[in-house]
Amino acid sequence: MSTAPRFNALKADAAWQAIWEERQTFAATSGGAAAEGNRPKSYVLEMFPYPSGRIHMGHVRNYTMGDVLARYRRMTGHDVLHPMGWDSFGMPAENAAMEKGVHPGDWTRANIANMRRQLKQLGFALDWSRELSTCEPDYYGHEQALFLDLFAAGLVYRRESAVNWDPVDMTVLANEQVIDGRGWRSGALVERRKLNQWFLKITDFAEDLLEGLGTLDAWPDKVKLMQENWIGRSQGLAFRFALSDGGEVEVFTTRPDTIFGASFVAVAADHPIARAAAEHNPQAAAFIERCRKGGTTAAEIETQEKLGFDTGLTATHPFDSTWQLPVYIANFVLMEYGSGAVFGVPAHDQRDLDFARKYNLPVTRVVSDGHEDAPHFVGDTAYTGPGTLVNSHFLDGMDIEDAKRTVIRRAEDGGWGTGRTIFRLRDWGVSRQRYWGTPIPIIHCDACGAVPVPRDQLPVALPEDVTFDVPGNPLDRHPSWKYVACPTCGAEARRETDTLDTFVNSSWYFIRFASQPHDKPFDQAEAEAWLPVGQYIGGVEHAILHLLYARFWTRALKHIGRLNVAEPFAGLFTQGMVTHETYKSADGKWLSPDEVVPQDGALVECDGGGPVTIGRVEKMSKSKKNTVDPEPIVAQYGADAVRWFMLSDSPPERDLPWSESGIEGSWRYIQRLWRLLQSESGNEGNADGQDIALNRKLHQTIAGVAADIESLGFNKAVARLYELTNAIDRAPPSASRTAAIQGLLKLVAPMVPHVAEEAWAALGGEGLIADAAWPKVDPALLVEDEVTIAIQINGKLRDTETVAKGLSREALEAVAMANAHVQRLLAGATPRKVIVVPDRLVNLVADLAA
Ligand code: ANZ
Ligand code: ZN
Repeated sequence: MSTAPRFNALKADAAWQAIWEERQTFAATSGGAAAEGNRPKSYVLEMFPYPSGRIHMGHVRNYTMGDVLARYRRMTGHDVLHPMGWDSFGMPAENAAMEKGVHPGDWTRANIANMRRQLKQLGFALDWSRELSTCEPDYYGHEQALFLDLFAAGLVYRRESAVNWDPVDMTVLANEQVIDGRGWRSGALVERRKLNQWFLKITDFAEDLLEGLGTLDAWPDKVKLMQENWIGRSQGLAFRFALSDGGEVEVFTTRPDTIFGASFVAVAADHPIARAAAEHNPQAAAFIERCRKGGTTAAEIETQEKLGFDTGLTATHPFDSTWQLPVYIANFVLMEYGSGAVFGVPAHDQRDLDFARKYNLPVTRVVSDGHEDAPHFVGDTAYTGPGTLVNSHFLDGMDIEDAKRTVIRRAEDGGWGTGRTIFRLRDWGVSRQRYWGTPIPIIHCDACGAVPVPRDQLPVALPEDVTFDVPGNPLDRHPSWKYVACPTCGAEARRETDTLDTFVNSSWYFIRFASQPHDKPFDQAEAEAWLPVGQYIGGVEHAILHLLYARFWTRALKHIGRLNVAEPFAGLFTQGMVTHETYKSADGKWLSPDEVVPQDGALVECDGGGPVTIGRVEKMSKSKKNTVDPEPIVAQYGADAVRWFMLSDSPPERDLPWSESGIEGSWRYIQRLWRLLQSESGNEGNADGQDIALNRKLHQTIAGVAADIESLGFNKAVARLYELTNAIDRAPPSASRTAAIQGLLKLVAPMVPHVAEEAWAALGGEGLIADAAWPKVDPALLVEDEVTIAIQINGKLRDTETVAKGLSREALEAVAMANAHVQRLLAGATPRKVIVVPDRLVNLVADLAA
């Protein structure tokens, strides 16, 4: 039983946090061109939080991982940039304003203050001097300047585009606010409406964004695949059908090989041909109207029932002038993809097959899998696999790729079509009809058009006096804000009242972290000194949009000569979720972990003692009430125990189940570290002499933990540190033991920095352990001292023996001869010859009795 005093985490946490803050321990250097010293730069970044009000366990896990890497990098001699800020524009603040009557700015800033305090309690090694918040004019004003730079470079434009319109709330909805085709707040059926909206030309970079993925070796493959699919490069043929009214329609296909299986042509509801049909045909107009109902997402369009309207027009098959195909308006054809028109091949495309079965159109097989080649196609599942062309005249017998090439060549030779690469990626619509976002710095003048706000008038600040009592955009209905003179001609003009998508805010914040001049968004040399971010860590939910937009923004800035960086994030890591069991009461209500207690081997409700059913372990979420608030846990166990638990047990990319026993185990480990230290102070004086095994264990652990942290394998590092702790615990006092304890403290310091500092100070260590150098590995001690040698008789393996490394030939021969198997097999015979390969094998050549 130890009499050593316990480690008082609460006291130590606060004390060390105050010291780090006062000494600015974690401030990065300016990063200017002639940066201080020759320390290599290391930029470690976790995705910055939305200030929802409180830190959750997902944040704690994310930021702990980044923190360990950042602290480790400092100890290995890097100049580290590890900043923190707030992604503070967006809808929740406006919802709070509508629900609670609080101003979005007040709500947001109060949340930030609280979350900053909570983050500080966890002792993260952050450079708080670079803290930024996207909702402040000193951030979004610079964003407006960059927007105008892109505008001047032709990378910003305005056009009409479809939005989700809530006819009751009279407001535009984001896709995620449309639930089952209805407005999330009003419940009204959402309509598609046309509005003038601002776009960023991300499609100019589609090819490059795709190619660039090939350079991102330190990104997860699954994220690269998601980006690749989102960009969606398709190679195919664009060609024109002649129409019965003398006109033409251009279609795009990725399957020109299937041209002889065509049974109809279909155009989008917004296609000019559809609009022309609507002009003289009320039924066509009604059909188009019907297509407008429902959301604008591709997924929604994909799952809708396939509907069509026969225009009465026909299209002539390109290879057979006597073959006429009916032309439909169809709800599954998107105006924004390809040319907004397709030819349908029901046998080999599921949507086309659904459509053909509904409208009784011919279904002809043109690709055979080798089993079936009759033209008549049966069943309701299209065949999309590989095969040989059939029922296709000059294509018969070719494989699909050959047939594609042949048709494209004929189309190009005949002058009616061209091979083309198209992308699924659309230009990025950045207009939001909301208050709590970056105002788009444009003034609309009847005479001059869209005029940029002059630079000396930036930032265009949000007005403070706004109301949220009625639906719609508060900027638009503000009594005076939007009325200004045209900067060009002086006539009465209006400000743009749309604000920028919050993804714009997060598309360049990592650049602003690296360089924060007052008078411009960033200094190029200083930003380039830090970028790209070496290690970026965040949730996989941002695998597509955020990362793609940031990659685009970086390219756009390069394009206009402002930042010579190819990719913003060299390394990416997506961490798993923190999960917890779910609980339900007898009447089916979710219960939080605080509302249940164990009783007689089961769980019951604290309140009333009713029975509780234990549900699945799921991602912590407010809706299932299975969250554990980090703050009381930190108050109870200290920051280090929480940090240690976040790193132990689960590989970082996997889910981490939160458990009471897990956090208690972590707390006990912190106490154990502390006791090791106490045991050391009692042993001073008689602690000399070497313990080779412990030295070896220490150095193997130094090398192993370093490799684990570099590869973000934190749970493996933790396992190694437990082993070393056990070895120290078992070892008698010696100089080696003292060295091992000092080494251990440095190795755990990035993970549990408070107890490490406290122990370091108690041991009389110099300065802060945060500033200490990572221990050097003695390579000689990494080498194993034992080897396993093969024992052979006449070249055949009979056994193995583990022996000390470097044994002499004679000694090895003796080991082999003493082996029990060998003695039995030789049965007294003496080997004719003995072959010894030191540290590898002994081969005894002998004449054995038959
Ligand atoms: C004929 C065909 C035959 C097609 C066949 C597919 C299979 P990806 O690969 O995703 O690029 N398509 C073209 N434009 C469209 C639009 N605006 N709206 C809806 N569908 C459109 O898809 C390309 C295929 O999607 C094209 O190839 C076209 O149908 C359809 F056995 O043409 B295909
Ligand atoms: Zn004007």
